[in-house]
Amino acid sequence: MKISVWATVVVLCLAPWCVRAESVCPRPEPGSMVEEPEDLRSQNGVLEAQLTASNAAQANGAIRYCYTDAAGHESPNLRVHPGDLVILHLTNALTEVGRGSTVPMPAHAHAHSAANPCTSGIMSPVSTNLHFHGLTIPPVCHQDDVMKTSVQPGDAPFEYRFKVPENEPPGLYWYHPHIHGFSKEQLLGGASGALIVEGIERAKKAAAGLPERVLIIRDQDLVNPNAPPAKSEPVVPKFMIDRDGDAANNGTGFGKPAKDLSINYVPVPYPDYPPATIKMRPGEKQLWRVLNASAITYLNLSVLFNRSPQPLGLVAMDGVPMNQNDSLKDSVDTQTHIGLPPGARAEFIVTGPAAGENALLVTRTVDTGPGGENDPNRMLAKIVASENAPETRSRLESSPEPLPPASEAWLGAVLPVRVRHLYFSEKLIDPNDPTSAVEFYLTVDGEEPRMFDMSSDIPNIVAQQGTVEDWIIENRSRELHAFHIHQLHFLLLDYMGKQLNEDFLRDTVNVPYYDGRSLAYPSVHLRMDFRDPNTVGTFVYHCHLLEHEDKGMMGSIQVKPAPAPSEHVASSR
Ligand SMILES: [Cu+2]
Repeated sequence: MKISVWATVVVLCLAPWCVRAESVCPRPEPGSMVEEPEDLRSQNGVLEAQLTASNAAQANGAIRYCYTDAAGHESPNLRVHPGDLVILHLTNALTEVGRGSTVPMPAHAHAHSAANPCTSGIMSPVSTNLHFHGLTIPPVCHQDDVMKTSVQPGDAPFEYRFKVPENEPPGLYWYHPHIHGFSKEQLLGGASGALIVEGIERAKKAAAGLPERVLIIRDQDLVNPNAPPAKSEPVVPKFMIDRDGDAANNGTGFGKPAKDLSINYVPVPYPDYPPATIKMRPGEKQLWRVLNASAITYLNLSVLFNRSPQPLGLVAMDGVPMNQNDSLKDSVDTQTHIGLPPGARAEFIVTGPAAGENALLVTRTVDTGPGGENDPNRMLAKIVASENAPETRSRLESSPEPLPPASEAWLGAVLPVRVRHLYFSEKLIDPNDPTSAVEFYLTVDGEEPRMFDMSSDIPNIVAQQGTVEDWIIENRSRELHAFHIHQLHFLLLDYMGKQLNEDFLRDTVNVPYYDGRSLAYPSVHLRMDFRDPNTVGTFVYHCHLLEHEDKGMMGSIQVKPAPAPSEHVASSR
């Protein structure tokens, strides 16, 4: 098996970019042990690091992307405390490799160091930048702006410098590039990493003292796109391939996935899904911090012992500890499966299997709708219990000081100043040709649906800092979308008409697809929090299926500063 793979590499890999591929962004073999990313920890309140964004084409034409730190570690964990200063020096070492040929570059992409990275807004396949998903930091250049900030190959290292807010909830956040039109390619290739705000055990006693493990699940183009399904799979209807060349949802839970998955870069390729390996001590409790860094794949995670789903003690979603709003702060929310749209995170306590027990981390199928991609059932990793399992890289503090109570009122208890209605929709360019291209929209109800234009200076929404708004977001299309907004978390009040009033916050939420029959479109009702002064500025909200975002499913919001107290007095007279 290995010999034939290498033979293919030799035959197809005579070009210089392919030789480079062997050394740039190297990846483990399928079935490998799941290694944790290296930890880069803040010291004396500062985390300073170099990150180089690199890429290289592989034999099958797919392009790998990764970040490497000064020591050559791939996509390290950035570990910070609330209040820390983060300084990152981002070097763009991306090259113009394409799928077997050179990607034609837009003329402006060659401008290189001539362009000001803060203002150029160049969005090309070799441009890059960083978004710090989930952090409430200012949307300005050198912090968390993705609308104009763009670093080109050949530019001097670009400095990111921001303060982690003192009140940032402790948990799992992440960093990834956000170049409009090219985000999908860079994420599919592997450009993503974890950012951990330390102190989750201060919010959740149950996590105190536990070994912790960061698991990053990414998707990538199929390694074996032409393989027939494994013999163990039930027969399913003939595969459909959508306009993007991905396997469409066949509704069975089986069949060819739209994308392969990897876990900490260990690929788990279709059709046999050879699982990666996680070693734990028998019966050991660990906190797993799982990030869905996929470009388009939904996850529905479960841990199975002898095929039976195990309780997972959910501690946090999207970086925010559960039970923010009640006296159950120390309780753990037990689930047997956890849904994660692209971009979302879950942190949960797992109890290891007994020695010799058959244990698996799997993702169960997600019905993405008739227009969605196929996300079938598949294995991710086998969990092997062994007394000599290696220690995890990190362990949570065993006697933490509890977090101080929140300084602001619970979001669910604040009255919104207004309700806005937005909706996801899609349009075939030629309504008579189902194979024609699709435009993707995220529209404020009443406006004309338009693909997002990053160069426009007119925001789609204007809000005011210090306020709270309710947004009702409908899905008028036949596939799932994942709503995400930069700079803030929101409260999910209502999901498809069902009142939830969750007691935690999210920054990414699934919006169910329209079935084509119901009188009303499915919707989510969110309470958006613009109280933090760090939300002042212009930033984006979008679908986190990056294929959709790249093709226009995005909008911009300007949050204006709260009026100064004197203006307040004047206007109230
Ligand atoms: Cu979408």
